[in-house]
Amino acid sequence: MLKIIVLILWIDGILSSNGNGEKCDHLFYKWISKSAKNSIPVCSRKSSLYGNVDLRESIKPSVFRDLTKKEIEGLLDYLYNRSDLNLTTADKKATNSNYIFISEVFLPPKKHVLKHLDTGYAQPQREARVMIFRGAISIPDVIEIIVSPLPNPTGYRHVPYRPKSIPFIDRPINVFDYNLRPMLEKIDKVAGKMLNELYGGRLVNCGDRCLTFSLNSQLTTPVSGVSKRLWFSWLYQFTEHFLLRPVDFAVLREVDNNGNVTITKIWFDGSFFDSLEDIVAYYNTYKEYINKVPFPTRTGKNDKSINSRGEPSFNKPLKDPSQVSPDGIRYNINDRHVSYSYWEFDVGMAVFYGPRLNDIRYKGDRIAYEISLQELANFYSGDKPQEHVLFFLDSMFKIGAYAKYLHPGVDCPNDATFISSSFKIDRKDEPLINERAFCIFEFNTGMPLRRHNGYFWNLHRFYEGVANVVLIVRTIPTIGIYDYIIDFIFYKNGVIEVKITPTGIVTSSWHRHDNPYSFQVDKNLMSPIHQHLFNFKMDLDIKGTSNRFETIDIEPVVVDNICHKNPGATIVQDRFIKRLKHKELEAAFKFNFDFPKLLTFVNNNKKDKFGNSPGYKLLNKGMTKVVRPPNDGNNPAISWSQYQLAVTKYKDSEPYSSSVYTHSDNPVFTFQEFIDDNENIVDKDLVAWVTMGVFHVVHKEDLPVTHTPGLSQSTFLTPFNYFDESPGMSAGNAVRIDAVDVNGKTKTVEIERFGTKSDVNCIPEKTYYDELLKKNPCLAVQCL
Ligand SMILES: *[C@@H]1O[C@H](CO)[C@@H](O)[C@H](O)[C@H]1NC(C)=O
Ligand SMILES: *[C@@H]1O[C@H](CO)[C@@H](O)[C@H](O)[C@H]1NC(C)=O
Ligand SMILES: *[C@@H]1O[C@H](CO)[C@@H](O)[C@H](O)[C@H]1NC(C)=O
Ligand SMILES: [Cu+2]
Repeated sequence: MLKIIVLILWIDGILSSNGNGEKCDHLFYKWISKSAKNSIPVCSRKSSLYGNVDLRESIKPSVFRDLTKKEIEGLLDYLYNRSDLNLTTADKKATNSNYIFISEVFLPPKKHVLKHLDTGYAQPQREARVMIFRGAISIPDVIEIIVSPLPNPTGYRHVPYRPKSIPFIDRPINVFDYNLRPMLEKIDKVAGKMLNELYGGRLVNCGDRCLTFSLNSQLTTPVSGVSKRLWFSWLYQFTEHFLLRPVDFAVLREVDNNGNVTITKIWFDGSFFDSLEDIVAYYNTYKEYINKVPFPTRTGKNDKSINSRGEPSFNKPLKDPSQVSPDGIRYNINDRHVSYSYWEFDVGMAVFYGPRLNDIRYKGDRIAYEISLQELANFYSGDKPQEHVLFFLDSMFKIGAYAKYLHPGVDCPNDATFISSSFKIDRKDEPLINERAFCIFEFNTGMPLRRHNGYFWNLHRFYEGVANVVLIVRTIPTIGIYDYIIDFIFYKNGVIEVKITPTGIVTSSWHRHDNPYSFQVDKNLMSPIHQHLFNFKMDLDIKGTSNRFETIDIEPVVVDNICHKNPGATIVQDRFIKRLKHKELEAAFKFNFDFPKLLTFVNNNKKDKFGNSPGYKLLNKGMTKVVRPPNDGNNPAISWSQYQLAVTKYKDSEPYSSSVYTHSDNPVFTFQEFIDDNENIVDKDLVAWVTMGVFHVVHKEDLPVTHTPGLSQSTFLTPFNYFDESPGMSAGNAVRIDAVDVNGKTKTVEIERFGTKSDVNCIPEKTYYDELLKKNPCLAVQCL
């Protein structure tokens, strides 16, 4: 198989006649004549059953679909016509105007959706959720409304279960929190000369030697104790790799309700000052003792830029292997509905929270109503005050809006299908369509899905195996410096894997002296220890919505050992006991190595002939423990992270685990409240909230960019007494080889391939990705 792939890559290289093809021509023709073919066909399979990909928005979007372009346009028309909303357009918006912050699809109550999907009721109306900042009213606030029906709305109402009005000071992070220009001018005016002498750059009119506040982290109300919008802004020498060029200067600034910025405190040379004037006076006194850091130049050998460098691993450029799909694409996509082998589901992207799959079915049976990302969090610790409080909840930056630019051949295989997301955000009054928000592809993992070699002499000599080919839905939000590769992986045997892998640039800060929060990783450079935390919602529906959560507890038990020569001898065994969790607080799971258990969701109303109930097992292979106290600092904002798994009763009022208001006095809701009401969860519609994560102690090899191996975290959902045997037995494409004996001697074998042949006799379609990108640069880079 590998040989064939390599050969195909050669051919591809030659056909593309990129200049160095000639040398190989000879080889190529030799191979062609050997294979007795004049031309090798492009891999494809003409069929109405497979490979039908139609990504156009349907005239009748499904119940789960993100807002279509048409719907967003209709929505905006409607909203801008409502004089009572007095909305200012995106290009004219100001803190003291009313403007649309975000808008996305509002999913109907689950029971209405199920009625529609399962009993043929009419589809509920399409509706949009709209968050509006009202800076122009006498007491400014934030409102969240539902506008319907799309695409031609006639009215709106408040989002249910949420306050009708949220104090303006609590508004989510927005562009006016970063309006730094006036502050830069002020700092440059007072301290520009000093900063130039120290760090070789200015803050304004700086040409290619700019100093900039590129890291802005919120000092939240729970941490500061004051109800203000406070930010630490850290100064960096601005180069392409600016994140790795911090200097020992930061400001604490306040953004008021008019959007004005005032500097509250300034960090410089290891301590806080009250004013810029104080700093300049200090500098003039202690000049010769203060560290000077020359502005980095691109010619520097060790500049920490993200450019391939060094001695390559092959001394001649050689193409990487890549996969061939001999029968072309084998999945179907209709608008945002994906079907593949036994699987089908809908794909969507929430503005704040990111990827969401709905109505996930295997062999026609719904396994999950929803599996979605809820939060990407980062909690830092360090030796400076601004590091003590450094944390990010990426939902506040709109994870969904930053999932884009997937690159074929690296981020996804060349033959992947790219899917767009669509919503409206504050930046523009038109639909934000991120073309390459998702990719979908089949993937040969290079592992067997199963294999066995039977070798018991004349009774039983055979080989049987099937390759593990999966379908992957991938998205990669880049939130500032970090990229998160998020995969939903569908296996042929009914298993779903949800996997997340961080990569990207680490947060860097000024290294003053040895400290227990970071190694020194370069000159003047440290990168504080942090914990990545990821939360997913898994709304499982096992044979319906009446489910229970049972742990399978593994415990030692002492039994008689009658095999021993001594009468009365004992031996200790492992046994399991099913323990039903009755209430939400009981079901908030904290892993304990002393009490091993499996976590299962079962439908007790259904029994097989042995009395087993069908279930799915949830295996969190990305567990991490939060060792900071739950009520300290910003930890209440991530109360979900206290549990590797929490199970709650489904409620329309609890759609997300993470609130975009947690930086304030008034978080609107906390996850802890979902479980503190301690409802009965026996034979109810259950939702699993799964936390994965990893501590990141940054080391030199995380520079200039963190590589992925070893960082993946996964949770698996596995059928558990759901089927009578592995449903993977029907995956197809198995190989069975049986020995054939003649006169008591094995002469040959019988090979059964169940309809497919082993040889690949086609080449992948030629891709013109580079040409395509040159014409459509916005597919790959942020466009101006
Ligand atoms: C909005 O107002 C304009 C001008 O008054 C009108 O032409 C248009 O039909 C209105 N659109 C909607 C959606 O009400
Ligand atoms: C509408 O908003 C603008 C500012 O965007 C404000 O000047 C004006 O007074 C507001 N009108 C009403 C009726 O509130
Ligand atoms: C603060 O903002 C208001 C409204 O935008 C503006 O009129 C005022 O001049 C600003 N004040 C300062 C000190 O910049
Ligand atoms: Cu990290």
